[in-house]
Amino acid sequence: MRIGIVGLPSAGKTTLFNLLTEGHVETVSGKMEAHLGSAKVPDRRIDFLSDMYKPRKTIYAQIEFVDVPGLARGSAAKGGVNQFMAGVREADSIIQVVRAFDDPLVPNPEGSTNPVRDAELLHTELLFSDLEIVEKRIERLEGGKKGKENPIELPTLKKCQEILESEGRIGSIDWTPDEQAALRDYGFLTEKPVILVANVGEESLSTDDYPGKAELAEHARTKDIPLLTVSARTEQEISELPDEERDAFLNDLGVTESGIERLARAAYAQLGLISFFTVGEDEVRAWTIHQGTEAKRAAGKVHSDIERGFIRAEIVSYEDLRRLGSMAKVREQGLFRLEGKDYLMKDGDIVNFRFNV
Ligand SMILES: Nc1nc2c(ncn2[C@@H]2O[C@H](COP(=O)(O)OP(=O)(O)OP(=O)(O)O)[C@@H](O)[C@H]2O)c(=O)[nH]1
Ligand SMILES: [Mg+2]
Repeated sequence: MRIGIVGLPSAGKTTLFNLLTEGHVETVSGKMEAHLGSAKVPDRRIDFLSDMYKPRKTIYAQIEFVDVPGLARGSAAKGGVNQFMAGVREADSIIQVVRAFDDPLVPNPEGSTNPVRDAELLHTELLFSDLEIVEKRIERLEGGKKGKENPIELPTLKKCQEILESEGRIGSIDWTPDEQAALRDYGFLTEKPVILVANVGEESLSTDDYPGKAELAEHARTKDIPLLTVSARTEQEISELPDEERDAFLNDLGVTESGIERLARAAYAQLGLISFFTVGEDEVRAWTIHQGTEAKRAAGKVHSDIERGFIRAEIVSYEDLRRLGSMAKVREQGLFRLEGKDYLMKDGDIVNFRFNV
C-alpha cells in the first residue's frame, strides 16, 4: 500500500514523513524533490505471535509513503506540479496535511493559521492538477489522435471535467467498473480517498485544542473525511529519545499511540483492509488483503503456486489463540478450522495453506 503526503508549503509534510518512516530527510522549505520511504505497521498481534514462536524472522505489514513539495496557491494553474506529483498518482490514498500550529519562526505562506482555508485551498490545487490532465486528454481524443481503442474513455473524461469544474471530487461518484478501468491509469488525485491530518503545535497535545479546530472538524464531518491530530515535530523529536524517556514524555502529553499506529488504523479502515498471519519457527508474518477476499486468492498473496494448488486453509483466529495461550488448547476446544477456497478471510486469521503443485 502506498500513501501520498500532500499539503501547502510549510505544513509539516516532510516532518510527518520523517515521523512515520523514522527517516531523516532535511526539512528545508522550497526543495522541489519527492521522498519515498516505508514504515512498518505496528501490530500487537504480531508482537504476541513473535513472542510465542520465536521465529528467525518477524515481518510486519508495510506502508510506503511518498512526500512531495508543497502545493503553493496557484501552483497547479502554473503547471509543473504534475511532474513531482507522479509518485502520488500511484498512491492508494492521500494524506492531506494542514497546518494547525503557530510559529513565528516558520512563516505561514497564507499569513495566518487557518486549517479549513488551507484544506479548501489544497483541494483546489489538486482539482486543477487533475483538470489540466483531463482537458489535455479530451483535446487529444477529440482531435482524433488517440483513444479509438476505448470508446468509453472520452465520455468518462467529460464527466470528470464536469465534476471538477463544479469543484467536486472525481472520487465522489460511483463509477461503473468500465469507467473505473478507463480512469485507472490516470491516477487522478481527487479520486483517491483522503485522510486529513491536522499538524498541531506541542501545546495542543495537552490542551486538546488548536486554532480552527471546530471548523476543521465540521469540514471533515460534512465531507466524510477521517481527521487525525498529529504534532509531527514534537512526536518526531520524542521518537528519537531512549525508550524509557520516550514513553514518559508521551504519557505526559497524553499520546497513547504513535503517529504511525493511528494513521495505519485509519488507512486500513478507510481502504477496507484486513490482516491475516502466517506463523512458524522460520517466520511470523502479517499479510494485508481487502475485506471479502476468498481463501484461495489470499493464498496467492503468499505465493502464486499456493493459490494454483490450493487444497484448503487451516485457520485459527488470533483472538482464540491469545485467549487460550497455545495451539494445543485451541485444538482441544475444537476451534481449529478447515476452510475451502471460497471462505472469506477474516481479520486476525492465522492460516496454514495446504496446497499441491
Ligand atoms: N513549531 C512547529 N514547527 C513545526 C511543526 N511541524 C513542522 N514544523 C516546522 O515547520 C517547518 C517546515 O516543516 P516541513 O516538514 O519541512 O514542512 P513541509 O510541508 O514539508 O514544507 P515544504 O516541503 O517546503 O512544502 C520546519 O522547520 C519544521 O520543523 C510543529 O508542529 N510545530
Ligand atoms: Mg517538505
